[in-house]
Amino acid sequence: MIYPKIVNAKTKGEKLFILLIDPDKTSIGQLERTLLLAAKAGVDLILVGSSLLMNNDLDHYIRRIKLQSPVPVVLFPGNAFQLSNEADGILLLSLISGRNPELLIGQHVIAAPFLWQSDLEVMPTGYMLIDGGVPTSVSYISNTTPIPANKKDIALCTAMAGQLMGLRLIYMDAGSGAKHAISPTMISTVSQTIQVPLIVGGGIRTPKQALQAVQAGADAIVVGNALEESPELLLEMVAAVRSLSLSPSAQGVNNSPLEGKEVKGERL
Ligand code: 1GP
Repeated sequence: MIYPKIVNAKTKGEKLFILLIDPDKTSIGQLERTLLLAAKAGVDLILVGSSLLMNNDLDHYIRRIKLQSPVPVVLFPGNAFQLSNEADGILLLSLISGRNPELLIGQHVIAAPFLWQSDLEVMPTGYMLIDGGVPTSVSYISNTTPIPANKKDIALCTAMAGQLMGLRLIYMDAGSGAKHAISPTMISTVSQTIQVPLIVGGGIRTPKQALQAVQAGADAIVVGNALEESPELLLEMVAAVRSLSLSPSAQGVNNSPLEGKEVKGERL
């Protein structure tokens, strides 16, 4: 099971590194090289998906990943077409920063019969778009307005609402290729309050930014774009995230064990 491992890592103050693979942007040749590096670096999870996917053989693509890599593969679907039983799990995304009912419940209804019958581990996720300084595919395709980058109160209340509604993960995303990653101030504001694990991604391009995000309180970071351009960065990125996991300061207030704490909303 993937979700209990995420919660367990949070409880221990261990930070996770998640590699995002967009099948349209990573050819099979690139994929092999990236997976070799991912194994060497010790990537924790692989997300597969995109706002708009032109590759129409997701099953085949994920089988290729699974043949080469033991890392769990989790679907990160832009819509209900991006489903595959070849993966291990799925982030069932509710786009809670937006007001588009299709991405709050519509696509979920369409996907429900497939998910009900599949063995995929379903992880209900509050997905929050944060303005990253450029229009992104996800904001265009989802027809939603991201939360302004400096409105940490809106981000906080949105994340709180997500946890209260029973969502098991909060994923704050500046969108793939964002000019600015989400600010450490916004990350720490949210992470100090919510108790469900916090995933942060979008525009993280350097090991320093990866470290800043986990130092601010992200439990896991997601990197895609920067690694499509320079796969070798993977080793340094993962090392940066691990460096915090190993340091005593990683056991700070943001990472205190969940057990025994009052958890607002659904029990973990
Ligand atoms: C996008 O959070 C992910 O949904 C990753 O973003 O591709 O910019 O790393 P990047």
